[in-house]
Amino acid sequence: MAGGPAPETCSALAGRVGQVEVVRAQPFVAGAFKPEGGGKTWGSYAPLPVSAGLCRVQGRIEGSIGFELWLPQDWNGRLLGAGVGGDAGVFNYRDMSLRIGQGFAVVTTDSGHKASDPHWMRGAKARADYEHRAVHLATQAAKALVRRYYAKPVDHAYFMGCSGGGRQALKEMQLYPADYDGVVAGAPGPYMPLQSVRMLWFALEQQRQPAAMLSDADWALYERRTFEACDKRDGVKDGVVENPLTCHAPTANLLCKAGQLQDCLTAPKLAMLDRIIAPLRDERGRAMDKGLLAGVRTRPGPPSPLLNAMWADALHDDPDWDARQFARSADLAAINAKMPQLRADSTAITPFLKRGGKAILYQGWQDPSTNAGPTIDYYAALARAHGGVTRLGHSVRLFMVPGMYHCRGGPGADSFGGSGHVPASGEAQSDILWSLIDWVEKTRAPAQIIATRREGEAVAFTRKLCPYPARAAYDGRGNSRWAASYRCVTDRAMARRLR
Ligand SMILES: [Ca+2]
Repeated sequence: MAGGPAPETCSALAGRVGQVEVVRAQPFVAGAFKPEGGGKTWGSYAPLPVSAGLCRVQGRIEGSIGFELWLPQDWNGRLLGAGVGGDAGVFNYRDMSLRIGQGFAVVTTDSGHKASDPHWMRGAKARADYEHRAVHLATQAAKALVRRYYAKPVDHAYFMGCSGGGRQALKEMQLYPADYDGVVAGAPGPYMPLQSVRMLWFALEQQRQPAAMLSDADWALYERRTFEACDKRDGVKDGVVENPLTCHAPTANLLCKAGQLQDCLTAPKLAMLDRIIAPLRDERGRAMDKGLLAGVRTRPGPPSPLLNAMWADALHDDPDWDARQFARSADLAAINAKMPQLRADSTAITPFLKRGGKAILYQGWQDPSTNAGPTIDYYAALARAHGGVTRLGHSVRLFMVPGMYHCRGGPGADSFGGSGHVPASGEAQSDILWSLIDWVEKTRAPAQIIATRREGEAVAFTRKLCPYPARAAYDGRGNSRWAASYRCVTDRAMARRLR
């Protein structure tokens, strides 16, 4: 096609188009990348060394939504959106630096505020941008800039994130089905308001009863004993429970015997543990959720800053809000009214499916922050709304990760190309992003994904991750360390939870 637009130079991208202002656009030569603000600002999103030359675009939208776009010299024709978790306010330099060498143009947004502003949730625009607007607007801006820089449009666009970044992936699928051809949603917390009520409630309960306050060591004891009871049931004693749904280890034997001071819980602590892992009850005793799966730890100590901000700043607009006024059901209703798009549990994804969109969800069974149960329940709701799990599986799959905590970590095999996983193999069989790309571009649905457990540089073991409701089953013959000795089989208890 003759007469098309010519590619623009990197620096020519600077300037303003509508509400999108490119503040700076500069070439960056491969090597160590040191963003403004230093490592502390970026935490787990801090960059790794960059292996490709790129054009670095720094911009803002509507004056307040920060975004950054990296345009590699050797572009693979794809755009990757890199999500940010927690209460955002930073850029996901980790996934950008991991994926730029694979040829993606990568975009990330702070979701409309800076981490340095602790009370950003008081602003209605900042809240809406955080809930859903910022990622969408940054995606649109990125697509337009890609088109100018390379003089051709994006071939395919993908989004990947974990935790709040996984929730961003779900929001894109639900609200903006044309933005991405495929999304990877890790530990997405689809019912974040309810999850937040649960976490705030048990943190406050423990503050009210200091003698029943559970420490990290108490939770570790509970986890260890539960795993000891259930570990071998999947045929392999490896410290990992393949399917916690079938693990029912009584907590009563954690109670300290007379004179016992270690490796046990006092009666008040045991009662607190039992309350926390049971379904959350509202003020009239009705269950608000299904409780925690066996062996799942929770965050010890006082409520996290994000929880406090949600209530003090977003809901009550009062930084001195007294948490003793917290009421489970009333405050859940109130936060859902105040931040209606914070939840990401809509099953109305037909526009995304009709476009041929694909989604992969992944979730650590042992996640203490965004618990596994709600992610399974959302997947079950999607299956019910879209003709059952087999039919849904043509477009959306959920991979549960045994023994994984929040996005990574824990006793299981926790490295499979998810958000922040280092290294990212770039091969569909062991890199969840590339398995999504194969699904979208080559119609090869992911039947399994190999996850690796690393101890330092060494590979300790590998495992197969399987599409829900399947789990990995040991064949009883091969070396139990390696994924080749496992196959994916449908698990009846997991299938039951879909109903
Ligand atoms: Ca096991």
